[in-house]
Amino acid sequence: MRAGNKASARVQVIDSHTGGEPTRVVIAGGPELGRGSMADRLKVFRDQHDRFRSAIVNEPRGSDVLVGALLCEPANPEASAGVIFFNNVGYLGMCGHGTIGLIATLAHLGRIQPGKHRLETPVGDVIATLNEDGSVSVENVPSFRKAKAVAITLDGSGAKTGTGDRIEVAGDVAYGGNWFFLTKECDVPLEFSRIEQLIEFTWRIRRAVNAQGFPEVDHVELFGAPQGAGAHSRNFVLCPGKAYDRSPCGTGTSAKLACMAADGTLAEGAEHVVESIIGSRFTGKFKWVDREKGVIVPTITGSAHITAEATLMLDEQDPYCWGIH
Ligand code: PYC
Repeated sequence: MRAGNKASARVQVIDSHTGGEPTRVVIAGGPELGRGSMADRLKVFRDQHDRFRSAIVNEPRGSDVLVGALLCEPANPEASAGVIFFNNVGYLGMCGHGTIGLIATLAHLGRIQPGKHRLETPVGDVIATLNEDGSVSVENVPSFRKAKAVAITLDGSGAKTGTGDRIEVAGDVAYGGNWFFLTKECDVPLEFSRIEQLIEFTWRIRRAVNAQGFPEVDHVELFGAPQGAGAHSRNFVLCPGKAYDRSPCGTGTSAKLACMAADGTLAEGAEHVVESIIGSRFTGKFKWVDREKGVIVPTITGSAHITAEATLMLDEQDPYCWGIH
């Protein structure tokens, strides 16, 4: 029985985590979205079945941190799958950790073998390689920096709440499949014990960036020195619904690579190891697509682990059937 309209629908999901960040892939029981491109199907999903999104990822079945991935038949028969990513508040163009989780899920189901797999997303195709050791490399959509060293004025409430008295933050606006504001200007150490302050600080930045000319930015990325041997940087990424990314964020790492490529601080093909706020790692590298325009194609490598195979029950009689939101 299909979800979205009928009572007591059953939805089959596979849960995984990629560097600590969870992904829930809907493998059966999702809404019918037609046969268009993933961008077309996202529109149908958003306009006609948004409560299904909420039912899958929000409480009581999920949590703010969970990213959903609706597995779709691809429009192009040469692609292995199509996918639409979603979260507690809406939809993602692309999702790096989620793509790694999706490939691990398809491998777990025996639907794919090691090698390259084309995946369709609403913002373009990506090529995911299931490596022999089980890790996954994602050749992401073209990524670029839109604006360098943008000065953002904060609302000044941080001094009272422990995020420092900084009222101006300079950072870059960049695209890596989602939109990011990236800055190293943070008075709070990038440590797990400081999560609450980091969330508050980045939320203030998000509001200010949106109000000051960049409404498209829905992720904020702080970066700084790594803690572990062999890593090149550490980050903290605030996601659109105020959850923080436990992984180093694939699209955020892509945006960072675009900034480093534009600044000439990372060479084409060189590896850049990024540590998340919990210490999990992705390895990134890039190739140029258009050096003059600063457009790159990043490749992000990481690993995912399956955590559950489940059937979700969507009972219309349940007052919280469609999630708490
Ligand atoms: O890995 O791209 C990513 C991502 C976006 C939001 C959460 N994770």
